[in-house]
Amino acid sequence: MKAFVATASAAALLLLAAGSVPYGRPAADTPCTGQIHTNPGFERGTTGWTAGPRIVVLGDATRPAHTGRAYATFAGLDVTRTDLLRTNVTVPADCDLTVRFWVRTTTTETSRSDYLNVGLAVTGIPPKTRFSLAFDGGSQWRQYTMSTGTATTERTATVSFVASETTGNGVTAFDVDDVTFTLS
Ligand SMILES: [Ca+2]
Repeated sequence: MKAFVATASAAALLLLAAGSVPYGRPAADTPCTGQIHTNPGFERGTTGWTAGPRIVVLGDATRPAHTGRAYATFAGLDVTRTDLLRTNVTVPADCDLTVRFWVRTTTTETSRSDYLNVGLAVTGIPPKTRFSLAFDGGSQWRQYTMSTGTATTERTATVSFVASETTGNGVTAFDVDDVTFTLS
């Protein structure tokens, strides 16, 4: 296991190393148990995730991760842009998938301008934004939860974090960590 170093160059190297392939694991013998994502806490950079060009995975001692050393950050840059972080998992038949994630919000905004939409798409169900987080999300890590429900067929679940920022109204940065995918 490589140790993360809290420098900008380390973050740049991680960006270069981004594999950006969707991750799905075939059903196991006991398919409806356990956490099924290969890299829920970004300790392996963006392995298992599709990440936009401005997504940085940090190991920063002054802004600690929720757990481990690393987390994904949608950096507040005060520019007009959007960024995406996305991953897929396979949900076996008759399994429920619960997705839990933690977000920390750092902001100079006093009204809603920059935001982070968290979406969950499941085979057979239209994609839906489950959370739309903004400046008032809190400067401490907060956990959010969403689930797919069950179906009689195997499905693909896609979780997306889409940040949208506009210039000139203050700056909000969103940190994301420990995005777990648990079958039950
Ligand atoms: Ca982490």
